Amino acid sequence: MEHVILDVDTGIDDALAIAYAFRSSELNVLGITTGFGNVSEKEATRNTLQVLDVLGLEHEIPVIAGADKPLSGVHIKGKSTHIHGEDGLGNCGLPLSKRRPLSTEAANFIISKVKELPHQVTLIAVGPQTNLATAIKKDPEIVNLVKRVVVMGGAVTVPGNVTPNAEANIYADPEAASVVFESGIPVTLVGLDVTMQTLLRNEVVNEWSSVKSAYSDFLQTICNSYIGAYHQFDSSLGGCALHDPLAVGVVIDPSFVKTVPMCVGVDLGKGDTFGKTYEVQQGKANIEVCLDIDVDRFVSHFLQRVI
Ligand SMILES: [Ca+2]
Repeated sequence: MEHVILDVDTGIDDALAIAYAFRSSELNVLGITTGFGNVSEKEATRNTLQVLDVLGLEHEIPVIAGADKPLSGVHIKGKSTHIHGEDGLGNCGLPLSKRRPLSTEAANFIISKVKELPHQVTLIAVGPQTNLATAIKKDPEIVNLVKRVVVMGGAVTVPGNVTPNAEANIYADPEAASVVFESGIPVTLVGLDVTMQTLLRNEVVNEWSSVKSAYSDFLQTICNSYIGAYHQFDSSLGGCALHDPLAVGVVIDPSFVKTVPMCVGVDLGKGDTFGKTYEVQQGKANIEVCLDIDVDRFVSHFLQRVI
């Protein structure tokens, strides 16, 4: 079983990634660290606790609040309510959870778990990388102890989504992404290069209505909201992309994707290409970049596990 920490900014696809992880026996989720991104850090923590409730998990799952702003201290990107709804979960109306986050900070939790289980912890980061970068800055020794980081973020060979050049998780804190990429930790980048191919189709979600449970209702609500948001931008898509679940999928079964080692840089300048992930020609490869995906096999696996 793979020990993982999920680092999330819980919007809709984070919720799907959390469900996928907990319903996959290959993974042992040590805890969930939260931060700003799709929503504020406080909302991400609230949403994460609510998702654990709706998943029906009876045991305690450590949830640890983290960064409320990027390393620079200044928010560049706003919340993504136009994609994820006002509450970040498709305005699903879940009641507040009685679960509570741990009183420690996300970076401290990451450091302590990595030291407790050296070379065994995989971090699945599906929001801005601020918590991980903060952990690295606080205790640089961990770079030799983390097994691997799988980042949902970036767009190395394709256009961005928040700007023509930049993907949302990287754009929200490019400095943090740069710290992680240059840390020496083995990084796998699950970017828009592959995630935009992983469509969850409208007709598949409609089939779920035959299943009657609070969990199934929740999935339908958030996915219909997410598909609706995608439709606003591109009515030809007929579905929504499974960005964050693919990062979980790559840990469960690396053969879903093909990766290419590359030297990837992050544009920290203040121009139009701010937050862009790009291949540094003739640089030493620091990242395994996912460039190809077996879409049907991944989406089927995700659906079998989550529904
Ligand atoms: Ca996310």
